[in-house]
Amino acid sequence: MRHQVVIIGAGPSGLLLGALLHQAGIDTLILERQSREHVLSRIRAGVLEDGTVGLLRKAGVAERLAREGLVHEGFALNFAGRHLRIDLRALTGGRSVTVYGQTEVTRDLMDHRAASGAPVIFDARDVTPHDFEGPNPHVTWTEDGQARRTACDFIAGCDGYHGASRASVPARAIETFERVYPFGWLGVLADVPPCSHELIYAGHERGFALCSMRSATRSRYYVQCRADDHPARWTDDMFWDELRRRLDPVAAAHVVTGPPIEKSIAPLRSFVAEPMRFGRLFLAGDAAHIVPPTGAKGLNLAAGDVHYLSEALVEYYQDGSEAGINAYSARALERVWKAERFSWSLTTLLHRFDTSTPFERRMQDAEFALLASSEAARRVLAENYVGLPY
Ligand code: FAS
Ligand code: PHB
Repeated sequence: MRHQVVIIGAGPSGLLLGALLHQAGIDTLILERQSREHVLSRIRAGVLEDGTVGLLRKAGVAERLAREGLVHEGFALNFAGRHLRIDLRALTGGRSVTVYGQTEVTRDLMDHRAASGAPVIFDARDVTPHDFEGPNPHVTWTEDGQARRTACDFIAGCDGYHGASRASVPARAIETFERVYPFGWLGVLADVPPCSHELIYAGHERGFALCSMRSATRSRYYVQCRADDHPARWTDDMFWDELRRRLDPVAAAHVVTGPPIEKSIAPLRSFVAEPMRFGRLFLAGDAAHIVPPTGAKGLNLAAGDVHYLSEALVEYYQDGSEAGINAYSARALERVWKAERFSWSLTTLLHRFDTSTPFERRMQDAEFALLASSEAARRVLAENYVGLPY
């Protein structure tokens, strides 16, 4: 068996890369460890940059997104009882973000892949990239108990933070950078109307809270919790009460409560692996980097990597040029590190750190006061939130 590009992982990175390469006539195989249902059961990101929307449109996977996605032209910061709206449209010359759940993006991409007839193997166990430092890489896996193997030209490691791709790179060839935050986010998805028509990021002395949504009838809320916390420790009433304590009174009064359809805790970390290319193996998305979800960058950074990698591989197959694949890692990492800075800065501003000194708490106050008083500061935030250019 042989494929031009083997993609490991059928999350947003792998599926979007597969769609763009297939569209260019490049033969791909996607290998996914979990079942289709398991991948779709994950509740994750909710905000798409306009660049991500553009890539999905280019891939021919944006029809439902155009119908059901909610265009947002601003969001609010609550901080120490003050309410500050960040007017994305005014601050970025007309740009916006789209609220549309990652689960739906993944579903649309999976349906598109199935309709295209391009192969994707779910429940592929022990997927392992081989010989990617040389000219003849191959990938092995187990499928229904049978050992399988395919030769290929390139391998795209789109298998997330815990995947096999980055783990297959020799320690001498990779450098990692990491910050683990001393807290997590307890997230609740509920079929109740959102408390506000725009997202609200709240920095409160009790901790961070975020009011987001999936539609006019489905809300997504988060509260900062201990890193070692567990969802079972929170009754529904405890969650709703804590959320309202951390919001301004107007927003709190508009919170409609209801039974969660999903409740989970996500750890927060900043992580980058350098480089993102090892011979004929490329890392993309969470396989290469993780951001705290505060800046809504995780999924969107993955899309940025896919933009660079898909263009590089199409150039290789269509023009025989290796310029794009040789430039991939440096180009992707420049944008990754800017998003890491943005996500780290917003997390530092809005979360309560038990170890904060009085000086550090004053720095949080001063950071918010600068945003409230400086259009230039708000513009920098807005430009990062809608997405830096590719
Ligand atoms: P993914 O992790 O989504 O996909 C990787 C895929 O590879 C998975 O399907 C996995 O099963 C598969 N895989 C792993 N190992 C494999 C192997 N050995 N062989 C084959 N397949 C393998 N981002 C936001 O912007 N906002 C959020 O609120 C947010 N919340 C998050 C909550 C959680 C719990 C997590 C983990 C992440 C969250 N993120 C959020 C970030 C998230 O959206 C990622 O950025 C996004 O899923 C990245 O997509 P992928 O790179 O495709 O990685
Ligand atoms: C979400 O809707 O899940 C969401 C939105 C914005 C974020 C993080 C998560 O910054």
